[in-house]
Amino acid sequence: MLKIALSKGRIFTETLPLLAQANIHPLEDPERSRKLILDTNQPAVKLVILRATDVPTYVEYGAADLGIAGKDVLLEHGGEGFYEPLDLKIARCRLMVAGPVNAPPLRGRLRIATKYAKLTQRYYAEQGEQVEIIKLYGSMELAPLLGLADRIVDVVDTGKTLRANGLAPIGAPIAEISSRLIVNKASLKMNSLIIKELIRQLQEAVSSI
Ligand code: PRT
Ligand code: MG
Repeated sequence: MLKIALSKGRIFTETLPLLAQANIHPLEDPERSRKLILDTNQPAVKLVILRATDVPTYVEYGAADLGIAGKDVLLEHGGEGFYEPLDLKIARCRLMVAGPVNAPPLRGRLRIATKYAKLTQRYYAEQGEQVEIIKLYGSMELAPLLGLADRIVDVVDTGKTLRANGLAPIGAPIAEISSRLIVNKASLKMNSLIIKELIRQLQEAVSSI
């Protein structure tokens, strides 16, 4: 049995055509079904629907054999329990610092609101800048508007959300983001042939799309 962990929404939608090329077709739509473990046309392959940030945790502990997660989530999670054999090149975006368009010059220690607390801490430490990180779980764009923070660190796709809230990117992206296939290390050893064949098929699908 192979369990593949992924989140619904954009990652699920963009993964479907890749899985289809590996002849994996879910029998249910996670947006409609309340089931969290979806059967596929292959009796030995299940899709497990999780919060995006929980995907590396399930794979790290071997509760799922494989997972699909954004590089932003993987950078924040860190971790040693899995390999990252394939860039699926889906759900692409950029991890950016952003702030108010007409901010007065800032003095003292910057306050940065983000759900990527560890990654942001690391980034500013590398720049040699002392900042205060404010960990949030939702809509970071609100934080500068309400004076909670001077800046945010978030992923940006079209930039519309930033603009709609009077924010703009500051500086170059921290990282270019896409979703990655991750594999539990022990699963890869135990199911080496099946998993390597699946990686090969997904690699082919990525190159052909
Ligand atoms: O939504 P939920 O809280 O359940 O979890 P999540 O936000 O982690 O999941 P989801 O499905 O929204 O995102 C999953 C992955 O998609 C992320 O981990 C990224 O790797 C990737 N991705 C690609 C994005 C975006 N593009 C994106 N635009 N994730 C989030 N956004 C959000 C961003 O946070 C901001 O609020 O969309 C808004 C910006 O979009 P633009 O187009 O206005 O710039
Ligand atoms: Mg989201």
